[in-house]
Parts: sequence; structure tokens; C-alpha cells
Amino acid sequence: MNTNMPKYCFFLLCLAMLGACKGVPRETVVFKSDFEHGVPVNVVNGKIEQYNGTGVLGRYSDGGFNVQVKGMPPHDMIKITFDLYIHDTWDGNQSAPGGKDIWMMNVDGGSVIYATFANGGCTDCTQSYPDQQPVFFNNTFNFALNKLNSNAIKTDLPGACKLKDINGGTSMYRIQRTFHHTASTIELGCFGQLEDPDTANKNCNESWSVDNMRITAIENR
Ligand SMILES: [Ca+2]
Ligand SMILES: [Ca+2]
Repeated sequence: MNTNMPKYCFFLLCLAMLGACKGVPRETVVFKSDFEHGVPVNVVNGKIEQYNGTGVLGRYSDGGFNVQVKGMPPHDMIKITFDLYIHDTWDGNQSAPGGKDIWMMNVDGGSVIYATFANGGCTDCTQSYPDQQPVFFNNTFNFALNKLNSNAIKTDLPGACKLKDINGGTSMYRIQRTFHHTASTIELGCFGQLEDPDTANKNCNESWSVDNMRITAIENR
């Protein structure tokens, strides 16, 4: 038997432990809310509504909210996660007057998601999501033609207003984006840009809300 074997194994174990420690990113949650206790102080233009047994930030149709976080720890990356609910009858890529129905997410004024969504049983509607951005050619923004509810993780939820209590009236998407970011402040904005000729009932016909939002600062080490 090789008497050096125990020492050799100990040496390998130390190397493995060192390797495990080095390079592990440090994650700090800088904003987190399930919207069960009112509008968080970081949220501008926030409003809370009960939907399907839980508090959500919304509902909005046109317009939306901003989340502002200041004094963040040193970091290299930001991870944003939340649930996005698309409520009732969205027309996706349809032309005027029903569409397009666009939902967008901005970070520090730059566009991260600018996409159309369709929902609520629209038979010949397409949506651009999960494509994040339209392609600009022929002097216009061309949105991708994906199937209604593409990439939704739930499509059998009840509607919120026009399709209230009707299963399939709401679809839910899990939004998760990670990107390079080093500034000590961040401003996240979420907005709708919806077309509906029935302006008096727009917020009932097509709206959106979010839940379980978390912003994490990640420092690579
Ligand atoms: Ca909630
Ligand atoms: Ca519409």
C-alpha cells in the first residue's frame, strides 16, 4: 500500500475546497415583493389589486410603474425575475383598431422587452413574445409571428374583468432577465401600450399585472 495515499487525498480535497470557494458569485436581493402588504416604497405609480387569491401590482392597461433602487452593493450583473399576468382579451399583432397590444420592460431607460401579447381566445391572433424585440426593416418595426400564449407557463387562469372567472382568461409568463450592470442605482419600468376602440372599458377588456418580483445584484468574485 502506498503510505503517501492519505496525504495525497487530503491535498486533493483541499484543492477541491479552494476551487469551490473561488469564483462563487455573491448575490444580494435589493428588491423583493409579493405585493401582499401594500405598495412597496420603491414603486412609483404602484397600485395593488387582489387577483386569483393573491395581491398583484396592477392592474394596468396603458401606462405602468417604475421600481427605483438606490445604494446597491458593488455588482457586475443584475437579475430581474417576476410573474407577468396578461389579463383578458389581448390582440397581439392584430392591426388597428384592436392592436397592436404591446407590453414593455425598460431598465435605466433602455428597452429590454418590447413585445406583443395575445390572449383570451383570439383565434387568428399571433404575438411576438418570446422574441424580445421587433426587427426594424422597410422603415417599420416588424414583430415576430408566434402563436398566441407562446412561452406562457399557465394558460388556464381565470380572467380578471371582461373574462372574469372564465378559465383561460389570463395567461402567466415567468419573466427572468440577467444582464451586465454596475451602477449603484437601477430603475426598472414596466408599461403597456394597448389599442382598444372601446376606450371606456379598456382597463376591463385588456390589462396586465405582476407578482413575486425580485431584483438581485450579483458580484462575480
Ligand atoms: Ca402576490
Ligand atoms: Ca387590443
